[in-house]
Amino acid sequence: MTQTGLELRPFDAPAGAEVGGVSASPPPSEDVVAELKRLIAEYGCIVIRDQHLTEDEHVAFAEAFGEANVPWLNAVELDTLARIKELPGRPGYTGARPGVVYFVNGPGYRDTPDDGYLQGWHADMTHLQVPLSYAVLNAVETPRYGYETWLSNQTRAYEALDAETRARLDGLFITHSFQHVFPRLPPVVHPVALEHPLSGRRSIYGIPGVADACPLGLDATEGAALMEKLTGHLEPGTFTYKHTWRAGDLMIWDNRCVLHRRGPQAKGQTRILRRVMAGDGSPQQVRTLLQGLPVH
Ligand SMILES: O=C(O)CCC(=O)C(=O)O
Ligand SMILES: [Fe+2]
Repeated sequence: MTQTGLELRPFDAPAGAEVGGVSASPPPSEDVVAELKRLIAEYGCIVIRDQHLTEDEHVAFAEAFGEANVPWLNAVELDTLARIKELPGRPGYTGARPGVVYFVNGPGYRDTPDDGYLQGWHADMTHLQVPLSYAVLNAVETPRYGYETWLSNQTRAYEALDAETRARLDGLFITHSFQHVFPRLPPVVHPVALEHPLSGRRSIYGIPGVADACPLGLDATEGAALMEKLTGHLEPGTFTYKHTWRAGDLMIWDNRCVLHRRGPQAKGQTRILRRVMAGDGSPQQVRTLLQGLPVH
């Protein structure tokens, strides 16, 4: 039992914990949210079971964690996520709420074996200057098997590096450019190892998405070797937790310290997840990041 009465059950895995003693609607008090945020920073993600939320309840819960429809999120969302917002004829789906996105797989919907981006390791929206804090997902309908979501604990990945490499990463920056996908968005610069404002711990931040880029100040050979080191742990899955969805699961991950990806396609199975994101940058943090400096 934690300070605010939460029941914490860490998964037997490098990331993730189930949290009981709390429900999402109405949204928990500020104290409880603060404690949940600490747990999410520590475990990378948490799961609260049996939360069958409406869109409005889902958004209200996400808003307790930060601004759920932040303008810098919507600008991109309109470009990218419109294509996966289609869920015609489903009860409870309005399609009208900005910030609410459905990920749908299965017969009769979009089966997406070829959705290469979601099946590769990534952090969401690292092309934004302010790292997105939280993704809040509610499992509306779950498959009998398959369509897991995988998470990789990038704090552990950073801390497992040798001391020399860690020292090299501190103060190292890399450009995240996604102009090939979003021509209107300028490239941004992020620390290679992002310090988390709550835990003070560093994580390797969003590197697979820019693995072809070279950290600023390194030559191409050094850069390529470093990128290989920073992504090499992903395929063996050393820091990976694979989440099997149950209907009503409410998962919140901290996008600053885990990577995620969709597991393999499960042909013939249906899975519907609803996602709302929440940004949590304090004005000071936003200003600091805008200058391309690490958060202190
Ligand atoms: O479909 C999944 O399991 C992962 C979806 C994803 O990448 C996301 O929610 O940002
Ligand atoms: Fe994603």
